[in-house]
Amino acid sequence: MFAEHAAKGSRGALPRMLLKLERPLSAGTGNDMHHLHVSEIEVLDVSGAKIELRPHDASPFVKKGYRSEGVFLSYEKAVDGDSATATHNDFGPDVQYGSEDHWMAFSLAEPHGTVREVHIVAKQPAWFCRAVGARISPA
Ligand SMILES: [Ca+2]
Repeated sequence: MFAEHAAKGSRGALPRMLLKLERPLSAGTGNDMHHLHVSEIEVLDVSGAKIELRPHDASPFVKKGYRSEGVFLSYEKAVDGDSATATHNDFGPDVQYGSEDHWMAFSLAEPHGTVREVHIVAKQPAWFCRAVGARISPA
């Protein structure tokens, strides 16, 4: 599902990377901890410049997003360049809590070997505890 895919454009067919942030069920679901929400994900290249991220795919509840004040907090908000907006997996009485591994994946505009750092900005510092067991990886 997350195999490399060919970049199109002036550089020709270079392999691109998908970056996947996930919070699996195996990280634990007790104490309402099984949620995935971030404000921004930034990836820096070897020179410190931001690498553009594009939404690729997400698990169903992360892709839909929780509806807050008429806006769905879908995973695209993690790469909209605005730290004031955030994602939040869907939840509530119509959503079966703890029934999916939460994940979101983005394609990088640069090929493999150029990533130096990945920054993840949480929605609120008090919710860092929900990141326990989460992982980010090339996919
Ligand atoms: Ca954002």
